Amino acid sequence: MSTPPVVLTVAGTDSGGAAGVAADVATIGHLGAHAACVVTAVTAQDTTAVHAVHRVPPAMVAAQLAAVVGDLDVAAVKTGMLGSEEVVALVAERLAGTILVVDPVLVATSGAALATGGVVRAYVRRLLPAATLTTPNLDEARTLLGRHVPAPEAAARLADLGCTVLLTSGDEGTGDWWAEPGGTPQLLEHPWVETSNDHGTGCTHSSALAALLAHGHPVVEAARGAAEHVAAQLRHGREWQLGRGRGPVCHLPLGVPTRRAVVPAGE
Ligand code: PXL
Repeated sequence: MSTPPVVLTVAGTDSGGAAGVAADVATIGHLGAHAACVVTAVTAQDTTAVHAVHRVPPAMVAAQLAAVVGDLDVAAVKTGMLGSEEVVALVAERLAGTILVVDPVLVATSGAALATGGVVRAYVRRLLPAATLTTPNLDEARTLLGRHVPAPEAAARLADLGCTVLLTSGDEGTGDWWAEPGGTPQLLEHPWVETSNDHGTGCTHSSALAALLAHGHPVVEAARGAAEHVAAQLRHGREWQLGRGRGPVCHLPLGVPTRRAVVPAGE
C-alpha cells in the first residue's frame, strides 16, 4: 500500500458541479492524489450563470487552512476563486514556500465578475510573487497587468512578478504561452477539442498541474500532462447534454460508462 500525495485546493464552489471545488477534487483524485479543500466562497451557479455569491469570512478560511496544514503533509496547493483581498493576502502569507499553482479566477465562464479591483491588486502585489506557477487566460492576464498587450508579452510581463506563467489562450489551433522570470516566452502547443461542454476547464487544468507537480514531475512535463488530461476529459464529455448553457467538463474517470443504465420495468 502506498500513500498518495496531498493536494490542497483553495477555491469556491459551483453548485452546478462544473467548476470550482467539484472540478478540483475530481481532477486531483483522477491523477492519484488525495484532495483537501478550503472553501473560500459558495456560488449559486448553473451552466448558464452565476446567480449569487456568498464569500466565506476570512477568519473561517484561515481556520480551514490551519486545520489542513496542521494535520496533513500538503505536497502542492492550487488556488481558484479567492473572492476578497483579505483571502488573497492570507493565502500568500500562509502558503508561501509550498508548491503553489495560482489560477487567478477573476471572471466566470459565463462572464460574471468573480473579483474586484482590490483583489486584482492583491494578486499582483502578494500572491503572484509567492506562486510557483500561474495560469491566467488572456483576459485575466491583461486585467492583472492593467494593459491590453499581446499574449506573449502578457506572459513575459507577468513572469517578471516572480513566477512561471502558463497563459492559456483558449483559442483554436494555438497553444499556451509559457514564460519564466526574465526569459523569452515560448508557445507550448496542445491538442484542441471542439466542444461546448467546457465549463470548468480552467479549474481542471490548474488542479491537474498541482497534482502532477505533487507527484514530482518537472514543471514543463506537468504542463504537457495537464493539457493532455484536460483534452481527454473534454473529449469524453463532448456529446453530453447537461443544462441549458455551456455544459460541464466531464469529471468522470475515463472508462466509466456515461449512459444512464436502463432498469427493466417491474424490477
Ligand atoms: O472557472 C473559474 C471558476 C472558478 N471558481 C468558481 C467558478 C468559476 C467559474 O465559473 O464558479 C467557483
